[in-house]
Amino acid sequence: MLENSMLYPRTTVSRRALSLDGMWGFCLDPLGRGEKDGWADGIPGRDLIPVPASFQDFYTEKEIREFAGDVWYEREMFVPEEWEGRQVFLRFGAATHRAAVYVNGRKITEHEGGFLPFCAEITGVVRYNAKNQVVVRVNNELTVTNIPCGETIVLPDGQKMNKPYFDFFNYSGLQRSVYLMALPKEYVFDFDLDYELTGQDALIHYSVVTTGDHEVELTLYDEEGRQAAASMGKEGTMRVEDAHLWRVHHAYLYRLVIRILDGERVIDEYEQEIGIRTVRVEGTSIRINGEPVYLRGFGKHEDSDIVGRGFHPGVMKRDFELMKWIGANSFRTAHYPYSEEIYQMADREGFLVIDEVAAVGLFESLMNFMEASSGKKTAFFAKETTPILLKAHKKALEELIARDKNHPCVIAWSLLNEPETTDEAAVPYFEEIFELAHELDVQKRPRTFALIMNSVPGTCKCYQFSDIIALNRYYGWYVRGGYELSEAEALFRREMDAWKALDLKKPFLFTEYGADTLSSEHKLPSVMWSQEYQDAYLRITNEVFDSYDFVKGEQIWNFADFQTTEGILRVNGNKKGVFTRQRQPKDAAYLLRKRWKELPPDFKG
Ligand code: CKU
Repeated sequence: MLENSMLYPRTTVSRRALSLDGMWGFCLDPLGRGEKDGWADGIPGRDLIPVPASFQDFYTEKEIREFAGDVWYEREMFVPEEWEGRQVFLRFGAATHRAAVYVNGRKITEHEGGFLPFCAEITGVVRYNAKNQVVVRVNNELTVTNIPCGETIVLPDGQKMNKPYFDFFNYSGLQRSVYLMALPKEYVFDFDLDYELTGQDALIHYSVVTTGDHEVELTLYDEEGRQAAASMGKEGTMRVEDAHLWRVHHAYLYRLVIRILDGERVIDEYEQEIGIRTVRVEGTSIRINGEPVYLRGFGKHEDSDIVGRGFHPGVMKRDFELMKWIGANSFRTAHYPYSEEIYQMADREGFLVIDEVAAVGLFESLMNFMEASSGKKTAFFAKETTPILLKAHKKALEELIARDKNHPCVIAWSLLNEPETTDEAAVPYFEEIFELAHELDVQKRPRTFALIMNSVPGTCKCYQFSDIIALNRYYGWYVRGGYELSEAEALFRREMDAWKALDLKKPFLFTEYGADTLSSEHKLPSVMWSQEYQDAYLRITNEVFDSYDFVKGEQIWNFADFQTTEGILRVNGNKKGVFTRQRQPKDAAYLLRKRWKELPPDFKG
């Protein structure tokens, strides 16, 4: 079990949560001397930077944008007097990719992994009714022993540089919200829910973990605030009569209140919105509440102008409005777990989420997207360091499932993106990861991973682990682009025929397909990079999708243009967006809108 509770910070009758978002002191540590020089007691300089945000895109100096190493943050926080006697925690929504946290000069915790929350208890370290100092050292170096994978090299002038094995800019820093929290000594630590539908009713099988032995009470309220069910005990089943189900685009959210009681006295109270729904894979169908669904939507990124990968509620709102406008019903959190607020919004809007752990770059290549199709082999999983990577991957998966398991929007776990699956060494690694996901998720949601272009029948040694086969395919872009489009289609069909011949009786999903397109370019007849080409590419790709009954969804790459490392294959970023980085439509958005609105929700059953 995890050391700290992953529950989202909330203020209730027994809990307090104070946001520490805002301007923080900030400085770079190019010589890595902060620790030695006592920066834990206070960082040098007077520069301020907003939290949450990536630090990279605020400044005009290239050395800052490309900085690899330690960066330091600092701020004061006032701890109220009435919090004395409770347990006080600091909680970071994420620190990319690792952090050490100091309060009043004392190191209180360290955390590896840049896309999941962590907490540290600071009860014994803080002064009450007084100002306290928080200092955070964040490191953004890439390695092959943690996810996402990459290298950090040293340039001839002594500067470090990140070399990602993945295709998105290595944005970093304190990119998500920071909270100061007070909890009672005995508190709700975790809970699990599983659903069963019986006629008009629903059964909610639950278990609650607390830090003490007092009695636990659960109460469920409907959207009108009326009590819909209740139960006593840390484990049990609640029956919800005439249950309102959580449905795609028609989310119904109940409010679950969990209380720890000492007689009449409430020791702790936690609440969360939940949705009653089941998720099953049956043959080639993905079923929500027993009804087949055809997924349509996007691979996304957390990426926008100025704040980079920093969570911004305005960007989130715009993205959901665009996804509704275009008729999408789902997205994959490529290539890392997103901010918690995004899942809360998906719960409310009735979107289906494939939740991905940051296991990307598990293929040794600085240009994954090109070399992937070349058949290159790197024996990635046969490295001496693989056991260390596996351990980090498993820990991230444990944190991910603990954090996200009670969101109705989460319908599947994506456990890796485009790993090298052509080598036998991948098999035991996959076994452990897939087994762990199954063990940790009481709902036993389907597990998947995105297959890179050369993971095809005959070469891929790992597709059998997936409950949903997820393909990333670029026939007509990386493979036979432009005037060769007709040949691309033939090759695409040849691959699909090979999958069909295997008769796997599992749903297939396209988790990536797409063509880079500049919103400035129009050309008739089309050329690659023009909007006309994106349309031509999509027409052919969609025809192939529609020719195979076992294809149960399409999530185009990408929702919007996004920042990557600079290079000759990227024009100031990846331009496969259906929308620009400023969230305006390219022509393809209208083509997709027509298609996605016309396709029946349960297309192909
Ligand atoms: C995308 C082999 C395809 C890999 N896929 C990963 C994703 O992160 C990239 O952005 C390709 C692309 O546009 O190349």
